[in-house]
This record gives sequence, structure tokens and C-alpha cells, in this order.
Amino acid sequence: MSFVREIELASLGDSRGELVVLEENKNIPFDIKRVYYIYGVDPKIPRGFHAHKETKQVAICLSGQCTMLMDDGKNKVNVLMNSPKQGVLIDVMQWHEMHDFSEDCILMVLASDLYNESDYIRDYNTFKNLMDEKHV
Ligand code: T46
Repeated sequence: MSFVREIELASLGDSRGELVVLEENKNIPFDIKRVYYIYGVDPKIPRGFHAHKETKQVAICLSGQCTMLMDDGKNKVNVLMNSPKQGVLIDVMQWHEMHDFSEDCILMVLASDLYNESDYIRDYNTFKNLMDEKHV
């Protein structure tokens, strides 16, 4: 079984179209302190390449698609993100990379904490060593 947790976001759609609700501590498993979104990305340029020490996040691809590579230090899983009804939990200490953005991709991210650069681990070897110690 994969370590990646995907969250199915129900749509309250009707004949007029779709409506998806995001609620803290309901379908989003934390208090939502920050929301940001990424768009207009050059398809050739990947992003991410870090893990967070304490911040939890849920990523939702509102338009277009991209691939989220998730890595828990032991396993790597590529998740195709191509539906606004699909949330991907980026839990603490999960290395993640976003690849293959379509030109129309809008990736929205809900975060459990305000922005704090010291919460990032941006060096893969540092991440890997910390996870190896944890798994010993
Ligand atoms: C993540 C993935 C999914 C801020 O000042 N405030 C913010 O809230 C954010 C998110 C970023 N920034 C600054 C930090 C950098 O100078 O914006 C710049 C670009 O951020 P970064 O290079 O970290 O962007 P990505 O796309 O590589 O990663 C982002 C988030 O930073 C990260 O937390 O998990 O999206």
C-alpha cells in the first residue's frame, strides 16, 4: 500500500456545474492558515524539491495537470494530479517535487502554517539522512 494519502473531494454538482467545499478539520485534516496557488508554469521547469518539518499541506489541481512525486525516504510515488476533486496530502517530512505542468495548470495548496523558510528542508541528502535515522 502506498504511503501517499489522496483525499477525495466530493462535488455538490448539479445541472449548473460543480461545487467543491474545503473545510478545516473536516475534509482538510488541519487548521488552514495559508492558501497559495501556482500557475503559468513553464512545463519544462519542475518545482518543489523539499520537505517540510512541521507544515502539513493539501494540494489540489484546479485546472490542467501536473505530476507530484512523493518520497518518504524509502519509497517514491508519482501521483498524476488532474482533477479538482482530488486532494493530495503533503504530510510532514515528505519530499515532494512537481513535474510536467500543463500550460493551463493551476495548483492550489492549503497549508497548516504561515510561511516560514526554516520549516523547509531543501537538501535531499539532509532529508534522506533524517529519514534513515528515523527508520533505524
Ligand atoms: C510546497 C510546494 C507544493 C513565500 O514567500 N510565501 C509562501 O507562502 C510560499 C509558498 C512561497 N514564498 C516564496 C519563497 C520563494 O522565494 O516564494 C518563492 C517561491 O517558493 P518555492 O520556490 O518554495 O516554490 P515551490 O513551487 O518550489 O514550492 C511551493 C511551496 O513553497 C512549498 O511549500 O510545498 O509549493
